[in-house]
Amino acid sequence: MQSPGYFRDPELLPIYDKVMSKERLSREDGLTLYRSTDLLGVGYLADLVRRRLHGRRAYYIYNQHLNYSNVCINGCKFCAFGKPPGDPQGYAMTLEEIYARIKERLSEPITEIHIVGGLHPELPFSYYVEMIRGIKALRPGVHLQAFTAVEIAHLADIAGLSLKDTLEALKEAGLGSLPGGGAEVFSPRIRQSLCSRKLSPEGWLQVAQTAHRLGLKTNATMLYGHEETLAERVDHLLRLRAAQDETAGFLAFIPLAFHPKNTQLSHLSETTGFDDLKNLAVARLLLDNFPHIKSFWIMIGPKLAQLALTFGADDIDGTVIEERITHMAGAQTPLGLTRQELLHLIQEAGCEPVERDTLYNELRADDRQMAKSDRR
Ligand code: V47
Repeated sequence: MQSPGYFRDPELLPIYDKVMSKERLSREDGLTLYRSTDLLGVGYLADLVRRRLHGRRAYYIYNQHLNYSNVCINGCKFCAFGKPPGDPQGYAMTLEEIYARIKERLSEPITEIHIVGGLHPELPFSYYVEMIRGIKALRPGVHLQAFTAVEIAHLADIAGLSLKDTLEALKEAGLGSLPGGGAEVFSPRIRQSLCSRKLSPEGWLQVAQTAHRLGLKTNATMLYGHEETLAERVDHLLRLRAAQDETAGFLAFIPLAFHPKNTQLSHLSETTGFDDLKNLAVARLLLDNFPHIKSFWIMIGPKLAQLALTFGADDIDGTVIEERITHMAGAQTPLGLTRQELLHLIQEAGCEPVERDTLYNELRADDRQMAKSDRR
C-alpha cells in the first residue's frame, strides 16, 4: 500500500498499512508505537482512526463530580485522596450533605453526576442505595455514573451479596453506569508494588463484565506515568480489548496521568505532554473496539486535552465542577470549566462540539432544557 512519505519513523509504515486496511494491531505494534519518538506520526495514525469513527465531532458533557468520602482501607501508594480510617483529614458526607450538594446546582443543565469515593469500612450498603435513590428523586433526568468496579466489589462484600445482586439493587435505585476508575495497571508486578490490597485485575474485569451483562455500560481507565513499563501498558490495553470483545459494554477509555504530589510516590516526575499525547494515540489505535477515547482535561490540562482531539481523542469530558482526586495530588487545573470554555477549546481545534449525555446520545437544545427543568 502507498504510504505517505512524512513518517519520520519508518517502523510506523507497516502499522499505517494495517490501519488503512482496518487490520487489528498486535502487541508488537503497540510496543512499536509506544517506543517511537515520531509523535506526529503516531498521532496522524490515531487521527485517521478517530476521523473514521467520529469525523470532526468532539464530545463534551455538562456534568458534576461528587466525591462522597475519602476514607479508604486500600492505602494505594499513588493516591493522595484516600485517607485511612481514623485519619483527621478523612471525611464522609452524610446523605443530607450529599443531597444539599445536588440541590445547590439544580438550576444548572447538568445531565450527569459522576460519583466516586474511597472504600469506607463502616458505611452500610443502604447508604449507597439511598444516595442513588435520593439523588435520582431530586434530579430524575440526570444520569448517575457512580462507583468504580473497586467500590462495587467492596459494596458486595459489605452487603453480603453477589456482584450481580449488588449491581441489580443499585440499578433498581437509579444507577445508570459505572465510571472507569480502579483499573490502574493490570500488571501483577505493579499491583504488588503500588496497591497490593486493591481488587485484582481479574476482579475488576469481572465487575465490569457483570455490569455489561446486566445492561450497565462502564468506562475503563489506565493510570500511567509511575512505575509501569511500556509492555505493561500494552498488556493492560490488550486485556481491555479482549474483555470488550466478549461483552462490548465499555463506552470510553480514559488514560489517567499520574500526579505524584502528596502521594507516597512524590519523588517521581509528572508525566510529560509527549507521553500524555502518545498514550491517547496508542489507546485509540489498539482499542479498536472502544467507541470513545477521552482526554480528561482535569488530568492533563485544558490545552493538552484540546490538542489530544487531533491525536485520537474524541471526547474532552465536561464541566466537572469540584474534582478532588487529582487536585489532592497537586493538579493545577481549574476545578471546573464552563460550557463556553469547552466550546472554545473544541472549536479552536477545528472540531465540531457535540454535547452528549453519558451514553453518548447527542443532546439537542430542548433536551438540555429538560435537564434544567429538574429544578424544583
Ligand atoms: O481509580 C488516584 C486515579 C481514579 C491519582 O470513567 C489518580 O469517565 C492521577 O475513576 N494521579 C478515579 N490519578 C477517577 C476515575 C475517573 C476519572 C475520570 C474519568 C472517569 C470516567 C473516571 O483516579 C482512580 C485512580 O486510578 N487516581 N490517584 C493520582 N495521584
